Amino acid sequence: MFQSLVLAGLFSALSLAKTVTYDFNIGWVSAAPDGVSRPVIGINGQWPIPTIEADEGDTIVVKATNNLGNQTTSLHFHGMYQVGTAPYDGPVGVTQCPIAPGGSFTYTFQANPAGTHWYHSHDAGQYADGLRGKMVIHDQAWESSLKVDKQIYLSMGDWYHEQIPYLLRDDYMNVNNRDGHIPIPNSFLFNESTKALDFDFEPNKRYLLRIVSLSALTCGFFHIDGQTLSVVAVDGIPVKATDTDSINICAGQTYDVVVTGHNDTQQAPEYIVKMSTDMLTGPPPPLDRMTIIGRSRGGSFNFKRDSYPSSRSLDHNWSPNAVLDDFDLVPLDGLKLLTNPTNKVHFVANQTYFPGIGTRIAIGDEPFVTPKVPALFTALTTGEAAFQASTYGPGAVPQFLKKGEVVQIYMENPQPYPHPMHLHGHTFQVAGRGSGSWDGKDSSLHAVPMRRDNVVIPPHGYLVLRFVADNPGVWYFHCHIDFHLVGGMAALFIEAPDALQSEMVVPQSAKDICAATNSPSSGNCNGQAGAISAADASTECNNVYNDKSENFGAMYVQSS
Ligand SMILES: [Cu+2]
Repeated sequence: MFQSLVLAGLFSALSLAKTVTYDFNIGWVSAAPDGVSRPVIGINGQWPIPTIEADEGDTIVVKATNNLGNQTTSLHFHGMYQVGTAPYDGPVGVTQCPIAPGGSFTYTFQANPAGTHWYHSHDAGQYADGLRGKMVIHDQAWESSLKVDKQIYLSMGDWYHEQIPYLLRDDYMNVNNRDGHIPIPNSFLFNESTKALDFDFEPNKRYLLRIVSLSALTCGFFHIDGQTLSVVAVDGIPVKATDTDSINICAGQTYDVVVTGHNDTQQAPEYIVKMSTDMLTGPPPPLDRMTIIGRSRGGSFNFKRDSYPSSRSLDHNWSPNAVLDDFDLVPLDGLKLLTNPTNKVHFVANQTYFPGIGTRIAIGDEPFVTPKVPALFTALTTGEAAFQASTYGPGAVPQFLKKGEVVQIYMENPQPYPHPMHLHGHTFQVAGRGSGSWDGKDSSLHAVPMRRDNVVIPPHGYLVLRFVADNPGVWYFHCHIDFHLVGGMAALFIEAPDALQSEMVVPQSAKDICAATNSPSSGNCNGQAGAISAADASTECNNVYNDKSENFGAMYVQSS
């Protein structure tokens, strides 16, 4: 009886799963989200780009065609585990070759896990030029439990007037940038605009706000005057509802917040979205460029929009009274701290000026440099050599994981700036976080840690992260500040290459896009069969000392 019920449940879940298909033509369009017109990367002639939406367990198929003409591209589905589908994770040089102008690549993966996520280019800093959109995967049971009347999808993020390839070539990656200065954004956008939208909150109705940060650099505060924000999920992981006055969302993070419409029919309380300045390496933009103040209308809608009185409670000088500390959140499933990690990885943020090259930033022994052969394809095609670091080269900063083991990342940040650290293919427990360094004891870690896929390491502080290596693949771990990612603040987890080799091959369509850019799709970091010595890898494979690219964003140079 029990067994047949389980089977019946499984059958109905499977029979409900559907395939959701998107046909995306990626190309340049003109837009002026802050009043200044510039070329931006749109989809099917539109910007902002469409939202990807599906139910948990659905199959999502995205055909990405590159109509940019002058740049390569790729798409990453931020937050998706990609179990068994690592070749469709998206980062160029890690799980795929770039899609050349005129080419296309079809991503097929399961909508897993549910939650508020996003998708974006993962090719040389390109998403900050506009190829960044929302992705919502529905879990109907969880959403019903929230008893909300409506869901509202929102984004925030910083914005530049100059295109990323020029900001990288002439500024951040330039040999003259001796201190790692990052270009200061020109504006901060809410739903890809500086024009404030109005919320139409009806009295006592409950709203689920799904908020994504699409930022390249800065975090942003969100606050509604006179309203409590009830945080119910972060990065798609449901948490015990936690009330707060304000939240601070950093590059790549998502927050799900429930608000209840107020009863006051006479006034429209204001909300504010404001760029946080703690990651800026120079003076912030003018206050009115980094702040969006809008109205959360409530009560009677008989007022005409312009005559509807605002409480005028907020101004550009606003700063938060209290901000949620995400370290205090508790996952709804109550999963306890993973103990006895058998693999302990130690990273230290390290910014260095390389004479004749420029300022680069690393977490491992060397700054990450995009490999010639996507590291996943190296893991799939080098047999026994797939277990040796030299096979991937020092620029790939490879870390090897055994299937099923508990992994601990202990990361230290001696720098005066915070970094949002993101892991592909997994969520991790944020077991420890603080200033200075960790005492190394489990007793000083969180007993029931929050899980997410993107967490901020504080300045002059540390993180202790734990996860189970239950997803064979090659997974990027990197700072989500787009400039730091291009500048090398990354490492690769080579997870269970033995299992990978028995379960997966390089898809023909992936080989085809490599061929279109004259890139190898198999072999070691130098594109040759089998092993390579450490000495040869350090000279022949891509690394910070021999990186011949001009780091010119995703700009495409047609080879003759
Ligand atoms: Cu960073």
